Amino acid sequence: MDVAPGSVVEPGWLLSPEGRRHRDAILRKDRRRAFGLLERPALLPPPAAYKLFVSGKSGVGKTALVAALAGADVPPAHRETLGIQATSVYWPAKLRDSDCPVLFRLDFWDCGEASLRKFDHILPACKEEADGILFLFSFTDRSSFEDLPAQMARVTRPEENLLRVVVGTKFDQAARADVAERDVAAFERAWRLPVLRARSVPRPPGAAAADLAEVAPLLDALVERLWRRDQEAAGLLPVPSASGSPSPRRRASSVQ
Ligand SMILES: Nc1nc2c(ncn2[C@@H]2O[C@H](COP(=O)(O)OP(=O)(O)OP(=O)(O)O)[C@@H](O)[C@H]2O)c(=O)[nH]1
Ligand SMILES: [Mg+2]
Repeated sequence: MDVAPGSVVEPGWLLSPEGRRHRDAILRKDRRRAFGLLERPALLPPPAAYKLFVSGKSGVGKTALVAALAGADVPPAHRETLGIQATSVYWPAKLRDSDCPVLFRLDFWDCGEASLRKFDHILPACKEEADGILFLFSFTDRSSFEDLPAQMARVTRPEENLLRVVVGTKFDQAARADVAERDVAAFERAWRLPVLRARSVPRPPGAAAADLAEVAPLLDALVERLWRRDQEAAGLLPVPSASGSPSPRRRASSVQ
């Protein structure tokens, strides 16, 4: 699915003066606010909730990425994730065709690669009712990039109609980069999938505004693609190609 960036969601709206009230609703004392199971940010109706499975080889930066997206502390060193770790991220966004912002809740299912290989039940659990998969590779690890097609084939089948998003991690490590931009461009052309870039680094406390600015492009891009996919599934847009028989997927959370 090819969504022109910014065609569905106003990029950077949450960081703009118009997004101020909603930005404040996800912050507390210059940190990202943590929401309990029965809580959600005020001001907006219940969220459109999506489940996203985060896939990629060990050490590629799955846990670091999810922590950065959630505004949590990014682990400074690699510690293998044992089993599955689910994290919910609330993200208000402004759709171009509506005056009213929409609250999104992205449930990231991060699973340690070693556990995934060891236990057969983990992959089905991560994919059950999932809306999309994030395929991660690291800009500092060429083998993780070259393995992307095999990784996608291992984890998903074309008829599954899951949103597929490719994310290159460790984009801040320019000096150690092992994947050239021309290789990324060739991949994007061949697979017709845009590659998003992430820099998930530990930050000093109290830098919530800077943290938000860092992750906003990726979160805006994710909710834009998920929303667009829902519209296609609901028959509101032409379906671009044979992609299975999707059903409407927009789900307002029952948890309030
Ligand atoms: N500089 C930099 N370091 C990163 C980035 N993403 C991850 N790292 C570091 O890479 C190491 C591994 O990251 P993790 O997120 O723990 O790796 P993982 O993919 O969750 O690994 P498993 O749980 O074993 O599957 C950690 O030391 C992170 O701090 C990034 O974008 N930039
Ligand atoms: Mg991990």
